[in-house]
Order: sequence, then structure tokens, then C-alpha cells
Amino acid sequence: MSAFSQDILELLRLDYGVSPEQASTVQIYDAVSRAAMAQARRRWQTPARGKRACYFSAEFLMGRMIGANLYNMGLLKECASFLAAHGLDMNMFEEIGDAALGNGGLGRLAACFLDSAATCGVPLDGYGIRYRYGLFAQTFEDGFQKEAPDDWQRFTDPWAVRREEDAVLIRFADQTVRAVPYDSPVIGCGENALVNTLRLWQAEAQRPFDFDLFNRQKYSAAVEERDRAEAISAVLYPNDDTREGKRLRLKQQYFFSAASLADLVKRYKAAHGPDLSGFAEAYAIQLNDTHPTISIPELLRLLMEEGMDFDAAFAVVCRTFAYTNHTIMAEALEKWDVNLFKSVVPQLYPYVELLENALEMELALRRVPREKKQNYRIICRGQIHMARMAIFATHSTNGVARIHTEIIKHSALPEWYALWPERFNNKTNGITQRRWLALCNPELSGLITQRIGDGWITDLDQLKRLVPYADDPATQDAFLAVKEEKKRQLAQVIRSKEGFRLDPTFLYDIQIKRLHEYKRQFMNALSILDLYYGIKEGRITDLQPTAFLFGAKAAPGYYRAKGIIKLINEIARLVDGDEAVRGLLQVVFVQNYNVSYAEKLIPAAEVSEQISTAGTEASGTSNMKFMLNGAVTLGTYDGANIEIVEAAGEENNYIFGARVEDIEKLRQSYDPKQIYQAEPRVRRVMDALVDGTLSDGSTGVFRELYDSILEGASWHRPDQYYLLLDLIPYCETRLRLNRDVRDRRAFAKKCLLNIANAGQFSSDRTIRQYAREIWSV
Ligand code: GPV
Repeated sequence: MSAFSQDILELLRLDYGVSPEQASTVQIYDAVSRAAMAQARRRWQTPARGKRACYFSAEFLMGRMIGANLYNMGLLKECASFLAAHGLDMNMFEEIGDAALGNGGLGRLAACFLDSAATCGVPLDGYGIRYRYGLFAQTFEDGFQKEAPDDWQRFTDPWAVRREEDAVLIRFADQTVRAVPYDSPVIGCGENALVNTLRLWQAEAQRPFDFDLFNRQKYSAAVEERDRAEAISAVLYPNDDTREGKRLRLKQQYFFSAASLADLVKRYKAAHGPDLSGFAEAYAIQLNDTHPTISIPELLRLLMEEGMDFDAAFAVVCRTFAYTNHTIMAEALEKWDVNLFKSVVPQLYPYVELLENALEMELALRRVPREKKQNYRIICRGQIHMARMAIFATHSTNGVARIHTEIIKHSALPEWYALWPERFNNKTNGITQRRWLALCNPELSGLITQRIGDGWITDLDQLKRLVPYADDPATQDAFLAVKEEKKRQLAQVIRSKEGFRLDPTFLYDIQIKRLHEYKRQFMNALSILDLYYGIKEGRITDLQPTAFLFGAKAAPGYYRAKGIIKLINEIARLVDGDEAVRGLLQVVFVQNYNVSYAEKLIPAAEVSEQISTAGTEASGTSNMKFMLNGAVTLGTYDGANIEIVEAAGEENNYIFGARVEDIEKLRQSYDPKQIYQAEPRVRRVMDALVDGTLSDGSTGVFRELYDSILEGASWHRPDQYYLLLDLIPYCETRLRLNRDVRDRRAFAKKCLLNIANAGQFSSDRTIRQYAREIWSV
């Protein structure tokens, strides 16, 4: 028996007094994880020498850790055979919840980056918040979303170590709290692998309760200080791509920024002595969006309180920080009310003013005319513009896909690009192939490795060697057999989780991502209605039966997003209840879509829905995961879709709809009502929202959705995301796809060419670019 297996047995016996046969799932999970941790810890020391990069992020959407860690350590097979020897298997860990300390793409990107950096030998540590409750758990009741707290720590947290000795105090106007770090090893895969660190801060009170109050029997008052401290790291804000100007959110941002910087300064001094002028040569800090941008005035404060003058301190700040922008949508750009800011972290405000003054000087020096200065001001109309601060006080601002970076430079922030063109650069996002192929799709991995070897696991460009196999009928058939198997597996998961029977012979067409108007799940819903009526009216006669799968969480306060969930659930019910279409269409909205669910859905997909309005999705990353698993993209010219079809060939994907330039030209004159009146198919599907075909349970939300398209609202024009403009081209492109898939081998060829050209979308590539071009590590 291997040492690893022996460790597991011993941990079960000593800690729980059980044999594997007697142990509960959580006990086995705990023992396996801790046996692996013991091995990882031997390789887990921070080298004293050399520059390190730090990824500051309010979110790390890690998902389930056990599989990925065992995989990267080369222990997965051993674990599986240990379990098999006791009549168990790896599927038992499906019970263990995800570490969902993130909302969506931005948080999952951070997790992929950690995996890639550790694998590629890049010294990169993650810094964030150890939320007590992660992203809410979602269920549907009568088709409406219900939220429940996500108590992810109830399973124990064997992958983290509490580091009491590194706790620091964080000062706010109305309270001072302890920040206690919990460290997890980030275990790379392969020869160059490092074990880096994810350090998440937990907020605690300086003292557990007030003894005097306790003695006077004032129990709730006695623990009030503790509750107020713990509130800071209690819950992840469930908004994605929108900001919420809440006091507690600002506290969270300062909490983890200040704790992380205190930590780095302490380490720097331990290694280099008290003079901080070389700080930027020791640490590069990447700001994941503006959420940690409050780090900028905080580091300035720390440096100046050590006696540095502003110019010297500002130079260190600029050389240390770099900023990644993840959206150009106005509602997501963070601004903080000056008064709120001052009432939370008054000690920082003078440093914000110093930044503002420095900016003012710079603008004067560069002779920016007075009327143009409004576009630059960090402090403007009683608000602090965090993105402006981030661009001004860093040496690098990057977008996350080519088109996104171009939009930043030329239409979102052209005045900034004009002054500091050298700061702007692109780093197209990527995904880790360890989780998103090797781990979630061992069947396809096996096929690929059988053809080209296993070098792709740490060098995804090797997938190019699959190109010749795209024409090989045996490989095409083997691919189709794998896809069928993954569809069967998914159908089983859906049956047990949702109680819904999916037919694995149907085409699987999947849209999974946060619910947002700009991502246009609503347009997908309308297109399904068009199919439905097309079949009913005899316009569509030879459809390859298709299952439309959705997964999405809506921010709890996002009324329309919740209406769209209800709408899709009602369409599912309509289709299911109709004998005439049931054999041709299925619609399923899965509950509680998360990283682990994605690992089941993506390998089974044949069609990847990426249909955001051109110019709105900064990059997208699920598009890359689908591509890697051999789905074709049905999508718009937006975000990384553009680079995907450029790499894999437009002829192997299905692109439709208005482009950014088209929309720019149209913007002023766009009239969705005209399309509604001119096109009976559009009218038919829109009317279904309000003519009694579909019921919203008398909430009025379907009428509101209808009006959002045809009437607009005080805060936006009608159909601001151009659903009606793209709807018919979308439906027609999907029908063309549907006809194409009937030639199974021709379709398999397209899928294989997508896989073969997915190499550049590895986050290994992305992280190497950050390391070389921004961090110099
Ligand atoms: I800002 N993104 C996100 O998930 N949450 C946010 O708050 C913001 C951006 C996403 C973008 O929407 C995606 O297009 C992108 O792929 C992802 O960030 C990672 O860059």
C-alpha cells in the first residue's frame, strides 16, 4: 500500500476512530484532503529571494478543491484506487460543496490564474477575503429563483491553515478589527510546478466579548463588537458586473487591501530592512478590477508615514501596481461617495487628495484644456472614481480580450489613452486545461492523449497536432462516442438533481453564465419560442431534436434578471406540456449553476451559446471552455469569441448579428417597434409574453420585460441590448447549424478543429504574458 493510502487510513483511525467502510463522506473527504495537504506542505515554502507577484482580488471562485489538487499532485489515480478498494469512488465527493467565493467570470479567472502560475513556475500569490458565506445557493420555486445562504465551511476546510501569527489590525473610523489569514497551498502540475499561496483574510474582533457587559447580563451588547467585526467578511456581495455603493462593501475592500499590504510591508522589512524604496522591485501587485484599488492610497499612506516624500512614494506606487479592467459598462464602474469614504476610512482621504493634486499638475503640464479636465478628475462631483485612480497611479492598464482593449483605448477611455498610450495593453483571458479538460473530461482527454501524447496538459499549444486527425473518420467517430457518453452522464446528473428526463439523443445547446440583460438569455428564450411556433405552424419540419439547457444565477436585487429566469422556466413548461413538440424540443434551467455543475455541463455540450450584444462582454471565458471540449460556438462578434473563431475558423463556428461598428452607426435611429411591426415572427414571440400564453404568476414581470424591449424606461432606451435587431439572424443561424449537425462526421470535424486550435486560450499563456510584460517576474 502507498504511503498516501496509509496516511488516509491513519487519519481516519486516529481522528475519527473509523475504517473507510464506516466513515462518512465528510470524514473521508477530510482525511484524503489532509493526507494530500501533508505532502503539499513539504514543498510549500516561500523562497526568500526574487520578486513575487500578488493578485489582489475580492473574489476567488475556486470550486471544489479536492479533485484539482489531487490531479495536480499526481495523486488522483491513487486516491481512486484506494476508494475502490473500499467499495467507494471519487463521485462521492459530489456531496462536498464548492468554495464559491466569487460571482462569475472575474472570480473564476483569478482561480485559473493561480493554477496556471503555480504550474508555470511563476511566483504568484492570491490575496482576498475568506467570506463566511459564499455566493448564495439557488433553487426554483414555481419557476422563481429563491436564495439561501451558502455555508461552505460546514464540511470543514481541510485545504486551509490558519496563521494566527500573521494577523494584523485594520482601522476604520468606527471600529478596529483583526484580520486573520487562512492560507491554502496552490499546487501546480508538472515539472516546473511551484506551491504558491492563496491567502484569504477573515475579520474578527480584537476581543471575543465584553466581560463587564456580560457580568451585567447584557448578553447581546456583550457580543456586539464581535458581530460587527465578523460582519466584514461575512458575505460575498452577489452582484456581478454591477456595483453596489454600500458602506460594508467599501469596508470589505479596505479590509483585505490593507491587510494584504501590511503583510507585504512586514515581509519586505524582514528581508530588506526598514527602507521601503525598493518595494516595487520585490512585489508586483495586480489589481483585479477596481475592487482592490483602495490599495493605492493605502500604500501611499504606508510609504509616506515611513517618511518618504510624495514624489518618491508615488513612484513606488506606480511601479508596484497594475490594473485589469473587466468591463466598460457604466453601471459596473466603481465610484465612492466622498462623504461615505471619509466616514469609513478618514485616514485615507488626504492621500486621495494628494493623488488628485498630482493628477492636476500632470494635466497642467500636458496642457489639457480646462473643459477636458472633467474626464480625468479622480474626485469629481462628490465622488471618487476608482478606475481613474487605477489608471493614473499604476504603470499598466489592461483589457481582457483584443476587442475589449481596443474599445477601452478608443471609445471608453480615449482621453486616458491619449495621455498615456504606453500604459495600455491587452491580455486576452484564458482557462486552465487541468480543470477544464483533464479533470472534467477524462474521456476526451484519453482520446486526445491517445492521438498526440499528454504534453498538452502543461503545453496546450500541442493540441495543434490534432489538426490532421480532424479529417480522420476513426477519430471523428471516437470523438462522437465520447460526446455521447458525456451527454449520457449529464442526463443522469440532471435526472437526479432536477428530476427531469433529458434525452441524450437530442442535440445539447447550452447557455451557462450569470443572468444579465447584456448576455441576452432573453433573446435565447425568444428564439426558442420562435422554434416552437415554427414547428407548430409547420414552417419548421425537419428539426434535429434539441435540448436547450440554461444555468444562471440572478443578483437577488436584479428584478428583470429574475423575470428572465421565470420566463425560461415557463417556456420549459409550455414545451414540456405540448405533445406536438415534446419529441423535438426540451428546455431545462438547472438550479444552482456553479463551477462543479459547469464541469458536468460543458463536456456534454455540442453548441456553446455566446450571444452578448457586440461590445458588451469584455471577454467571456466559458466560450473557451466549450471550445476546448469540442462544442461549436453559436455567437456574436464580441469579446474573445472573435479570437476564438479567428483561431478555429469561422466555417467551424456559427457567427451572426450586428457588430460593434453596426451598432455604433445605428444607435441614434434604432427603433425596435419597427422590427416588431414588420416581422410577424418577432411579433408572435413578443406577444406570447403578454397574451396569456405564458404566466408570470400575476407578478407583472413579463409585461415589464415586454416593455423593456418596446417602450424602454426612464433610465434606458427601448431594447438597449438590441435583441430584436439580432433575433431573426440568430434564429436562422441556429437553423443552419441544426441542418449541419445531421452530417455527424462533418460536425465532428468542426468540433475537432475547435479543440485543435484552443491552445492559445490556456491561462498558462495568459499568465506568462502577465509575468513577462507587466510583472517582470
Ligand atoms: I467588472 N466580469 C465579472 O465576472 N464580474 C465583474 O464584476 C466584472 C466583469 C467578467 C466579464 O463580464 C467577462 O466578460 C470576463 O470574461 C470576466 O470578467 C473575466 O475577465
